[in-house]
Amino acid sequence: MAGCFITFEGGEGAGKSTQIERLKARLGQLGQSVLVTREPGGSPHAEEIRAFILGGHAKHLGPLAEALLFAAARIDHLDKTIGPALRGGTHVLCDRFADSTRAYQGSLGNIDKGLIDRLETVTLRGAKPDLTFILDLPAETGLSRARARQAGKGEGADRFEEEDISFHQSLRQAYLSIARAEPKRFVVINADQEPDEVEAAIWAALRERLPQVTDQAARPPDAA
Ligand code: T5A
Repeated sequence: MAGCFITFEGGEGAGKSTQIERLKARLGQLGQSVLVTREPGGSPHAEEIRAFILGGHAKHLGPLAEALLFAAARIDHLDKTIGPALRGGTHVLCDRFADSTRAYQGSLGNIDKGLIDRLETVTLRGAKPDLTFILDLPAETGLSRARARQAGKGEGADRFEEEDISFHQSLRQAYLSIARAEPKRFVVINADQEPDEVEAAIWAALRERLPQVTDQAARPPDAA
């Protein structure tokens, strides 16, 4: 049986990586095969494109060119990493995917929605996520979390983190609008709470939406 494809979206510092690692651990305890990956990146060539974009080298080309570069990275990521894992029955947890292009380049970069739709169609070739979590919180909170983490590692802001606060506030609204347009695929999670509470909300939604991923948790421990 094919694995499930679950993506995590949201603004900067929303807690996606934190929650993906928690979910991976929880599913691993149930004996589920899980692959964690990220965008941009997730395959050697896509990681090269990641370094180019997040280093700010494509910024002067404009949002459409950046969207095309994200799409090029996504094609390699799907072909080399995500597709083989899903076909082998492994569940894939992906930190950002095509909805990031829709929000950052589409909504914030003012690219026509029809063009983003067509780009998504040719890039994904049917590989839509089964479920997408949007970790929602005030932009100020997410940015301050991201900056605190970077300060701890001695890193600076990347290409998108250095955009002004109004960019990040609009980004939050863009994600909520994207979620409203496709309620069957999206779950909006309040990420402005303790990590344990966010984890519990994600788990509850996963059990409801994709019980085939979590159903071992519903069995009594001695019924393995
Ligand atoms: N992009 C990407 C596009 O523009 N278009 C695209 O198509 C794609 C795919 C990627 C950038 O590229 C853009 C979007 C991004 O700007 P990235 O480095 O991968 O860059 O950045 P992010 O995905 O934003 O990842 P971050 O690491 O910044 O955020 P996370 O993963 O959401 O947050 P996380 O888990 O690392 O947590 C951040 C800090 O907060 C703490 C953590 O311990 C950590 O220190 N934290 C919490 N603190 C308090 N309460 C909680 N509930 C917390 N949860 C985590």
